[in-house]
Amino acid sequence: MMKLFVLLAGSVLALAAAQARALETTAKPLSVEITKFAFAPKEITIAPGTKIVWTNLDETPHTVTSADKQLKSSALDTNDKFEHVFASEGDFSYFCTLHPFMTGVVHVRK
Ligand SMILES: [Cu+2]
Repeated sequence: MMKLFVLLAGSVLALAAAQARALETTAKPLSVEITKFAFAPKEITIAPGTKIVWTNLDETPHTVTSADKQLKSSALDTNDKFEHVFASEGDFSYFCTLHPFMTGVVHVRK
C-alpha cells in the first residue's frame, strides 16, 4: 500500500513538472528574422502575452510598423532588434515603412 502511494505521488510530481515546462515554452519569446527584404516567418500565430523579437539580418535598414502605430520601431540597422509583447487576441498586420512591399502578420489566439 505504501509503495502504491509513493508511485502515485511520483507520477503527480512528474505531471506537475511537465505542465510547468509547457507553460515556460508558451511564455518563451519568439523570433522573426528580417532577411532578404522579407519577414521570416511572414505569418506567425502566438498565445496572448507572448513576446516577439524581430532581428534585422539585412545590410539595409528596415522597420516594423503597423498602420495603427501599435508597432512602431525605429529604423533597424544590421543585427538591431525590436520587441513587442502581444497582450490581446487579434490579427496584427505590419510592414516596413522603407519598403512597404515587406509585410507580415501576427495572429494572437488563445
Ligand atoms: Cu525594409
